[in-house]
Amino acid sequence: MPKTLTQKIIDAHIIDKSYLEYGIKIDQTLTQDATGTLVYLEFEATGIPKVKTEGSVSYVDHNTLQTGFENADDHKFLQDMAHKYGIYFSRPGNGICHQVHLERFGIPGKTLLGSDSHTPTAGGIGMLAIGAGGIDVAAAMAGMPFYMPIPKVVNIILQSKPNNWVSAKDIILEILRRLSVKGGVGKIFEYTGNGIKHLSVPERATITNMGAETGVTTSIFPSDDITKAFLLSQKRGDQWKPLAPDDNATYDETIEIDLSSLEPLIACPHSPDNVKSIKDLEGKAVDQVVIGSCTNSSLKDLLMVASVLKGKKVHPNVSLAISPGSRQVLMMLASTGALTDMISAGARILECACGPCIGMGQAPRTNGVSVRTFNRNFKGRSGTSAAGVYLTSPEVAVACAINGKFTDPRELGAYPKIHLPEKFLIDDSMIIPPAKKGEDIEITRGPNIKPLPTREALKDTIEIQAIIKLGDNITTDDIMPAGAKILPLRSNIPEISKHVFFGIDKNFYERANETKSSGIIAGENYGQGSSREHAALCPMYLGIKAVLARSFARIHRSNLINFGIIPVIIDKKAYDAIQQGQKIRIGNILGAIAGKGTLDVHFLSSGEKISCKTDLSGREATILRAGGLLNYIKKKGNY
Ligand code: MIC
Ligand code: SF4
Repeated sequence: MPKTLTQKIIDAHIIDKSYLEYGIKIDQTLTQDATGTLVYLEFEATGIPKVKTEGSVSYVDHNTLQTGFENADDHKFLQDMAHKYGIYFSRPGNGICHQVHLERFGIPGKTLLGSDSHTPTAGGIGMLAIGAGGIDVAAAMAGMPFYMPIPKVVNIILQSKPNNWVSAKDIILEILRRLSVKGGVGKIFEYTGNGIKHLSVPERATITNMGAETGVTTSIFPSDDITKAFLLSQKRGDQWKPLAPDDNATYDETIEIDLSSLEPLIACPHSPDNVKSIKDLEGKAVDQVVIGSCTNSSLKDLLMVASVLKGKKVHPNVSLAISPGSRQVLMMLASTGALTDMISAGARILECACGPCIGMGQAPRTNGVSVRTFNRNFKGRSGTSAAGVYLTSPEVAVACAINGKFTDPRELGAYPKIHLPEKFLIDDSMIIPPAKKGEDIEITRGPNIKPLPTREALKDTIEIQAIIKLGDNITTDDIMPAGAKILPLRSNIPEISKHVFFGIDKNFYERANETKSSGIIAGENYGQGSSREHAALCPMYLGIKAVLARSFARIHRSNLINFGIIPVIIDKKAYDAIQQGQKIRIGNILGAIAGKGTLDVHFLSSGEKISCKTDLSGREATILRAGGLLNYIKKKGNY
């Protein structure tokens, strides 16, 4: 039977299969610092002396604004851990994990698991690359399979050629416009069609990167001559192999996009799927433009930006900031003179890191309008909740920076001619290989690094209070905000827990602390967005025992289970019936998660009783029963 590319890679990695899940072997892992400290504490707790993957990399790219000792302490801890346990360490300044991984580590046909939701970026090079909670990545480093719900495979057929000034970002914005932020849940997007030959690897990676915003498990492009040329330019031609779906492979769904019909698009505040044509916004004033992030910071993107800026000046009312995706990109911008063109136009050049994308500096002014080439524009993520953040291509962004208002880049005239070199500048001196004898390495732990809390084994009946009731599409940024003040506390669960739901409900922490045993009520797609396990671990620490939601985003659902919180699925009627403050008893938990009957949900104040379900696999039920994955791993004792 003809196979999709996804199926071929899964089949080559399958270890375990049930009717709900695939368990696959993970070849490579990546972590970044904001999730990585927990990953390595979790890995350490397994007691395994060395990672069992083919290659694991620890990047420092998120918490690089060192306003206190915390981030620098974390960097040292991460470096020691990497050295000891057989992991490559990409130093702060070397670039954003996804961009560097594409350049230096990604291999077509391999599997990659990363503790960051944009890990699918490597799908641009033909990897099956999946974002997950940190503890799932720790387990993969320990040699355990990674489990994912059996996905539907969607064929996205890209036809024909995009017009000048229309780029990869417009393709993924068009997909978001059509499918919404929950349209990809439970699916893998596989790209084919004659249009893909017009997309280089970093452009493909823009699409697979921001596919994460649809909730998809991952996205993948075939590995073809374009992939080969990219690997050759990185002096890794020997790692190339051709990969494609079989002719006549059958897909669960098909979506066709005529690239020649696309126009420049922009996602308006406060959701990546609030997509409009740039034409609809033309003329509105812009205060800030930021170009960078793991979505759009490749050499091609930035050479285009530089060549538009050459000889021009940034509009006096606009602050333009540019953060190259990697040190390789920055060095090549410098060596070609493009960096000088940017600086001379008035751009503020930032470190090669996530920076403003995660609220690490460059917060816009109150009520400001910020145009960014990023992938997320959730309210408040920029550091200014009163600002409006718009997501768009580098082409639109640079046009706005010059004109000081929303501008269709097609007005700028001829599209610049970009010459990408055949050979890129290779200098891996900021990537430290692991020590030969890890057992001798001592780990330095700063005072901000606190031990991991764990939960007791699951009980059959719990009594909780519904301490917050939320709507649809609640993000993990809503649950556990990021930004320059809070991110440095990522290794300190007691401290960072004080900020849970802070942007939505300032008294949440106090209430949770008083209540001790509580639950969260939510609508559809609860926990969309980032992979941060803090959005589950901190609520667990604050006594949250269950989340009752209409539906869950994939990574967050796993994180809840991994930290012993029951994900309960409720229907519209139950959602409407539950009020904040209500006391609820949930019975038959152990039976229901084992597939015997339903959960008995009893509203204690009104006396009403309803039945609710969980949709756990047998493996997930075992983890939940143990009180979380760490307890489960420790109990199991072998890997
Ligand atoms: C994000 O883009 O939201 C982050 C910050 O990269 C997160 C990870 C984190 O919260 O540390 C992600 O995408 O998973
Ligand atoms: Fe970093 Fe932003 Fe990419 Fe997340 S989305 S990895 S914060 S650049």
